[in-house]
Amino acid sequence: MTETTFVKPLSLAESKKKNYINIVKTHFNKKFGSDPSFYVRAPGRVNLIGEHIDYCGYAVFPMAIEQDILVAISLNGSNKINLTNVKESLYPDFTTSLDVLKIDSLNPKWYHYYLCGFLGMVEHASYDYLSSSSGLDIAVLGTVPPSAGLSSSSALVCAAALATMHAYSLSVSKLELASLSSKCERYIGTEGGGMDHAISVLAEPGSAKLIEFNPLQTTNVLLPEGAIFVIANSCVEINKAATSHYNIRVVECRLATQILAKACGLNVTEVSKLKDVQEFANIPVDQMEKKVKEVLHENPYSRTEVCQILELSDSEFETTLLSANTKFLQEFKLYQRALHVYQEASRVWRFKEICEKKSETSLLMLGQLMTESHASCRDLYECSHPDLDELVQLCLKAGALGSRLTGAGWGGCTVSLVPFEKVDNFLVDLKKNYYSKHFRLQELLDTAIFPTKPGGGAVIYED
Ligand code: A2G
Repeated sequence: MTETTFVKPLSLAESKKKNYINIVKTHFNKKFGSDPSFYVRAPGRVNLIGEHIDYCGYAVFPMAIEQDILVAISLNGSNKINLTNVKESLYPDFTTSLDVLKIDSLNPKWYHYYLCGFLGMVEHASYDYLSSSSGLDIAVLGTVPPSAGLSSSSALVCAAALATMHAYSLSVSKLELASLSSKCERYIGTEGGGMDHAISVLAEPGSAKLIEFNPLQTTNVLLPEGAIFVIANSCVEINKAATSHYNIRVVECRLATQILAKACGLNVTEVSKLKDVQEFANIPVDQMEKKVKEVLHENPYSRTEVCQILELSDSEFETTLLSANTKFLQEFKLYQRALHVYQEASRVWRFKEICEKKSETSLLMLGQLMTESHASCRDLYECSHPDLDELVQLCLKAGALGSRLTGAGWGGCTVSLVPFEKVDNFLVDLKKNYYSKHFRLQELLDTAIFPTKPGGGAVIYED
């Protein structure tokens, strides 16, 4: 049974978590001269399969990891939010008055993600925080590797939203928290999907989750025995919000949606995602490949051509279909992006079925789907990076049954399915073949590769 409450007694936290809680408590005390009222944790995630399809409406298959964001918090009776981070040399302190809260999407800093969660919660609950006359003192400790595709920023947004809810005695269900956190992270400027927040809030220990959208619903799926998922960081840092890569893909999917919808004779105003086209046209997802090949051409579309097909002027095109950081775009690869989305969506369902059926070849088949997914991200969606491609190849050579980039891509981590008996050699090989070649990465080794198992979702700890 899914638990509906977030609150757990602090005494029930595992001992490793208690150590981290003590660290954040000591930091809070040093900065604010008192103990926090309560703590919140929200985990990062690894996506096992289903990349760049959540914002197209399709189901994804992530699990929560042990690494998380911990927040210690108290009302402070002032009209200020005071934010401090245990790693203060990397993430400097920040203070703002409640009446001038601003999220800078042009130059996002760590605390802007916190403010996204704060604002998202109070707006969702229609809570007048200005007349509550109490600001907040907040200390943050993150153990999710940053800019690594493991969703450290969404974990911070979820933790902030949950901490705000509890501090102001608001009441929001788990599903609502997941949805509102995903909406409010968009204040930062990326037009993300809902996967990261859904798993951070709704994860349950021991299971990966199939996450479906519109409406948001999740299904626990037990992973087959005999192998483990190992995360390896390419150490190429990515910051989605600081580049337009991510939003460009969102725009390309939006344009492909409109052109496919028009070709299928659908009402384009009712169709906003690639999944809508498939559903309204009543075509099984595994047959959408044929439709894409029939309607779209492989050469990139020029902006003029898209405007002509959609019967829009350039300025209508810009205001209705482009986002703030993609207005400069002139060319769009629609065929490749749509093909990736429909094929990846099918792979997710096959992955789930294989996990549930459990046969002697399950692990091999899961591995194969993961490697196919990586090839599609590399070749069709073009969201990989040469170092990630090299790392995937080395993971396969070191004994993984399958390996792929995880998260948005353009850097960050790979996830590999490794048989239990090969894990030790796998780690040794990777250290030798990837990490020792990149001398600068030696210092990161301890946190760069780690086996992982499905962890639990967001929690409030109280004494
Ligand atoms: O890339 C990021 O993690 C997105 N998250 C997530 O929604 C998904 O699209 C993923 C690629 O599969 C955010 O934008 C917060």
